[in-house]
Amino acid sequence: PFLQNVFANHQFLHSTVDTQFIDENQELFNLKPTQNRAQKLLHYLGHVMVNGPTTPIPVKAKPSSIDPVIPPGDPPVGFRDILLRDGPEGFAKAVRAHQGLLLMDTTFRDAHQSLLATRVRTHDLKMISPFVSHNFSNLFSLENWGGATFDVAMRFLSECPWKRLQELRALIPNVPFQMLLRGANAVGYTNYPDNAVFKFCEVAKENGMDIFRVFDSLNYLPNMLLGMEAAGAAGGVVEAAISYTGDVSDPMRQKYSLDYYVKLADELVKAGTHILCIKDMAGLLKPEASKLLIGSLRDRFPDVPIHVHTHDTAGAGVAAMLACAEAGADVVDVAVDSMAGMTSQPSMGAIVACAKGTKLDTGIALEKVFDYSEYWEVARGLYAPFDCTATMKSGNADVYENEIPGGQYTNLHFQAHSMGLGNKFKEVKKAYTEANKLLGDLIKVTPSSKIVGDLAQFMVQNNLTRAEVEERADELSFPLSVVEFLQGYIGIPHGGFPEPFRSKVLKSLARIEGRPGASLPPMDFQALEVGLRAAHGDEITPEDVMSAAMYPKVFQEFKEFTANFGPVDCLNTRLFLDGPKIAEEFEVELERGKILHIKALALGDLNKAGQREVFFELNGQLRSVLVKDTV
Ligand code: 3PY
Ligand code: ZN
Repeated sequence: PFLQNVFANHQFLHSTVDTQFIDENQELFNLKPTQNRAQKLLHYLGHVMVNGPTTPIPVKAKPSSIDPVIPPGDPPVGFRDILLRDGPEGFAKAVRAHQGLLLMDTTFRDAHQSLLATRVRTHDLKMISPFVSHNFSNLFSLENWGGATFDVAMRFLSECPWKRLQELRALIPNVPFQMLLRGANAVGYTNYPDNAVFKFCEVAKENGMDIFRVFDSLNYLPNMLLGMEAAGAAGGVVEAAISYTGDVSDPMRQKYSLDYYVKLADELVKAGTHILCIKDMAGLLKPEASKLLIGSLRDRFPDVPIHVHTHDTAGAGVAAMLACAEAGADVVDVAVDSMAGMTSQPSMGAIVACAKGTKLDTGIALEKVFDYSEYWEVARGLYAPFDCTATMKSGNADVYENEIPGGQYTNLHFQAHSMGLGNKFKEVKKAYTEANKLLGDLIKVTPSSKIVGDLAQFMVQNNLTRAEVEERADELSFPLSVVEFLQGYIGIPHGGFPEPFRSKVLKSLARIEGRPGASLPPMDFQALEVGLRAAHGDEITPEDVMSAAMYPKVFQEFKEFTANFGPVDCLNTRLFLDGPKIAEEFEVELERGKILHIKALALGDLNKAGQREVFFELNGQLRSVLVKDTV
């Protein structure tokens, strides 16, 4: 229906009406929220038309002008139905008993975190969700939440991460959802009080999350156990993940040996993990190492499902995942072809095709993968301004040397380019290798990878070699993340802190003993909620409280942005990033059935106050907004 309120009512607009009209047509006066949201969205669109995108854009490329098309399909039963019926233990048994190779699809999370700076919006995820539900019901899981998506949704996309989870859940009831939980760091970059991690998992589970992949960036067991307990207490499937570095097939690499991984796995299985995961965040697990590592774990834990995650940075991802499957892994991670490869996961189509007709057959129809890939190929075009392929043309086997995780590899490449240091990427990577050695050869994954990256950039900027840093450690002014790491803020690395480097840097600074979260005072959620209500009104939900608990400042800015610009998540991605063209007509669905018809009419001249008036037609009526021109 075309705007059901007085402003579109023919009788109201063209005749004299009295109070009886109001009594008889009360629903026509129920217009405030839509009007308000519509006006705010016009304000947003006007702002983008005058000043360009509100989200930082690293590449000067326009979103593609072609809209992705949703292929048709019908919905069947999936692994989530088993999970809901039999609980996490029953689910794990069913996974272990399954014949053939199972897949987790990372397209909704890690793939775009690695290739498109985590910028994929809920709008585009929702469009393809029914297709996934209908055609990929035999996936082990769909990774669609956690990691960097939580922060980026609010910070750069101005949308609520919880709403994303709720909306996807409604569209995909049959495939288990999986999230990445950074152990005691939850979805942040530093340790949170224990009760914040527990509460976070509880709210995530309530909103539809099923499987929690829990890792710690140092493989620090007390932190991992805390995350596992939190996920388990929430009723989730616990997937404890060992972050993999080094090379178990290289006898010269002793620090992270086969024995190290097997002993850690013993602890995680003893702690009751439902699924055991090897998380190869940099893509270092070669086929030979896969055989050794997965083979040993398979023999040792015949009843525990094994799930392997990797990145394709060097280009060996498909070979490695097939070797893992051969060696006994139950599940491997893939991304749909058009969102796979390079720093993302290996290609779904390649693995489905290679396994077809063998004992590893995935049962997934290759034609459906093609359709799925077609959607993403076009959808990916909308994110051209964030696409790493604008500057990065290939993967690189130098990752075996620098061990940079997938997402960070892309980020560092972007950074080196945006600082005009394109030809310095090699230098940054070299410095990363050296910084890692300086810090004692760490497991490198968020947030420990950021600490190594910060130190590497510090070395490049100040033109320092490893030897110089070591020598002058007591006089240099290190990045805060490095200092805090040495203080023990994120836990204790395998093999302890590097000495005498640590003592030289810290001098008399405090050192945290043991698990950092254990000494943090619990978070007072009630007080937090009271403060949020005072600041943003009474519509604060338990989900909002968790967003603010994780990212107080980002949440506040997100709320302010929405108060100003309305629900921008309702706009399609091209409108969100680029605004409409003059004379463009489009529809915006505010909520089911509530559709705004908008036409962009004109951009006014710059006035004396440095503003432009932007004219629209909203549901047939002329509207305008005044926007400060900041360009
Ligand atoms: C994250 O923590 O976001 C990761 O993807 C780590 O691999
Ligand atoms: Zn990853």
